[in-house]
Amino acid sequence: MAKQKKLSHGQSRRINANHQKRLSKAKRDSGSKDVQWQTDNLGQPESALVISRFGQHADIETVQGEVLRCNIRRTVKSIVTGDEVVFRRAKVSEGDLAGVIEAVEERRSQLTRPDFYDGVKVVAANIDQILMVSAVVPEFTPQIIDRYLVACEDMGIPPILLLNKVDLLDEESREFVEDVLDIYRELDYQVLLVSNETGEGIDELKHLLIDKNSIFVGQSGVGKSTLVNTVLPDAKILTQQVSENSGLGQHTTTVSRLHHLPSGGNLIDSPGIREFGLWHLDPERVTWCFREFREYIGGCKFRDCKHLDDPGCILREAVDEGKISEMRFENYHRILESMADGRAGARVPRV
Ligand SMILES: Nc1nc2c(ncn2[C@@H]2O[C@H](COP(=O)(O)OP(=O)(O)OP(=O)(O)O)[C@@H](O)[C@H]2O)c(=O)[nH]1
Ligand SMILES: [Mg+2]
Ligand SMILES: [Zn+2]
Repeated sequence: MAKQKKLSHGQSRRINANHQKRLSKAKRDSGSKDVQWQTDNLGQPESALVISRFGQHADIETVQGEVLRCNIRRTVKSIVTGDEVVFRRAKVSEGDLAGVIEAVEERRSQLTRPDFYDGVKVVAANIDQILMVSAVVPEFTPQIIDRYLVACEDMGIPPILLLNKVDLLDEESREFVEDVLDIYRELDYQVLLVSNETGEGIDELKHLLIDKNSIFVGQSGVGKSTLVNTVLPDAKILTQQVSENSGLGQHTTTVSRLHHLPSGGNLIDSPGIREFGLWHLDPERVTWCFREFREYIGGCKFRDCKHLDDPGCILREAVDEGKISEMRFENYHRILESMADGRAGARVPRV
């Protein structure tokens, strides 16, 4: 389980205030949509898988393979894509609602990220591996990769680094990118270069997905949905042109959605996020989340070593001796700095 830092007074106050605002908005909005199911209109409890969640509704897939839209009992706290649920089918449906979800099975794993409204928010459930998609356009950014890796290490879900759009690399930039990716390969992270244009890496990608529950995460416009369409041509998900001005995508995908793979397993496409906020972690946890730092933890001369210019810092020594990558060490300090001045939280997007 993720070790979570207590929120500061200010953070809790902000979260509570935002939460109250959202609750009252939800109450206003739901007035007309609130369905009061009559017990004699509901069948026996059945199992289903959540394909997608929208507000108080969710699309679920039954054991028979039908996809039904249901509403969610207010007693059910959290439902996300990938959840296994118990629902009851209505004999007479209410508009497009075919039944009601009454309970959620215990999750094997959950993908979470901090959110200014809800504290730590669950994004998807029962995930075996996170495919962190980044792209060489608008730029190749190991800083963001390291932030994602910290989040994955904290959640205890294995990550795979997917670098997309490699068709756009010339020989020189490809060499640079490969050198940087070697740092991650040496740390035993799985790395794959892919392109929807040339098909490079797609067979390997398909192989990695077999019989697993996988999710694509990454910034908007890196090509997550395009990759789903390449792996699963029948999915026909909407994708968008990268904006000519900023080079950034435009948040084409708005809700997470689960797709079945013909080879077995499921693939979830998720909306783009700028980065995973890390402000819910304490600095010691961030240090632990850099996996190559772990063996050195506790070895510095001073217990409260900041691993900067502190005398007797064995992390710094390991960097000087080439045992830890300088780039990773710099990114580690950037993360800590952004947490100290509040930027780590301020950059949590409200997708
Ligand atoms: N050159 C090149 N362009 C690609 C590749 N993959 C995707 N694109 C383009 O990148 C743009 C964004 O792709 P999307 O799949 O919509 O990106 P996304 O990550 O799903 O974005 P959000 O849904 O907003 O999070 C589209 O114009 C794609 O055509 C690739 O391998 N090479
Ligand atoms: Mg998308
Ligand atoms: Zn130190």
